[in-house]
Amino acid sequence: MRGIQWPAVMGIVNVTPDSFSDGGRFLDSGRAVEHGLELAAAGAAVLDVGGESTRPGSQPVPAEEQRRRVVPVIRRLAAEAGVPVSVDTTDASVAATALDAGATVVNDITAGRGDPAMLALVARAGAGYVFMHMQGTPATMQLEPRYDDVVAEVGAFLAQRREAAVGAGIPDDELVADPGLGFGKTVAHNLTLLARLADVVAAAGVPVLVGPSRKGFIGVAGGPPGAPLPVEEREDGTLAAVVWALDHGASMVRVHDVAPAAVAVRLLSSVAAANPADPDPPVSWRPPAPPAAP
Ligand code: HH2
Repeated sequence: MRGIQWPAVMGIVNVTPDSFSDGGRFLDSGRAVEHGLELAAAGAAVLDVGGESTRPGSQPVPAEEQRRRVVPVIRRLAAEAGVPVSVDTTDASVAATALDAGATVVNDITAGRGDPAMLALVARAGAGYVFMHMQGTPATMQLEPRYDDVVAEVGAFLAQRREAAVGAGIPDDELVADPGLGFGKTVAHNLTLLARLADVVAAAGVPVLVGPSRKGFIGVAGGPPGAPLPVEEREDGTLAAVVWALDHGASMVRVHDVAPAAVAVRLLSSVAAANPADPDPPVSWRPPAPPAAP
């Protein structure tokens, strides 16, 4: 993903009636734009605009409806927000329209397995590409997730999808890999992926994005035993997961509430800068990507 200063915060703009934590709040395109501008002002380096909820049990939203929701929002944010805009979709036709409207990144939770046209489209457009691990589909993924070794399997999947993306013509410096917290994973799987995030980062070979924001495992692991926190009380736990992820090699975090994550990025960067000789700094330092060719 060129032109991004790592580590970075991706702000979530859900133009949906049914997202698990903010469904319906930004379905109106004017409110979605306003929200995106607020997230950019709060420190988002990328705005991720989606028109389809992928919460557990959700059904796909037709491409035409996704386009109707996201395109006006992307057009205005691309013109006004001053940061890159990403489209959160698995459908290449939606991605193509979004790229025409000014998006420069595609966030694909199927890592190119959902639509055979996706990788070639992203390559042709010269766009950034976030590719994510998911076991199953949103409709079924939380029914019975199973792994022999979740870290090894997710790492191997990301390495394999990186190869597929590069093979399709997307250069490494446009790629961001994502272990897909909450996508076909139990609470224990999510916690193991965070605990061993450094191994996932090493296997992926490209910058890694982590998306813990307000997810169920935050409520379970962050709440008192037997009393999971409801979704509206998961911001503190989200921030704890963000700090952990940044300290263990994540280059980007995807969150609903950008301001605290931006504070974490700045604070951890300052801590790292205070000890330049530290061989294991508390943020993953990757040099800023070179500017895109004219
Ligand atoms: N999580 C969600 C959606 N898209 N994309 C990536 N790359 N990584 C994630 O962890 C991720 C994602 C789910 O969060 P949200 O968009 O708030 O919910 P919903 O799918 O219900 O709209």
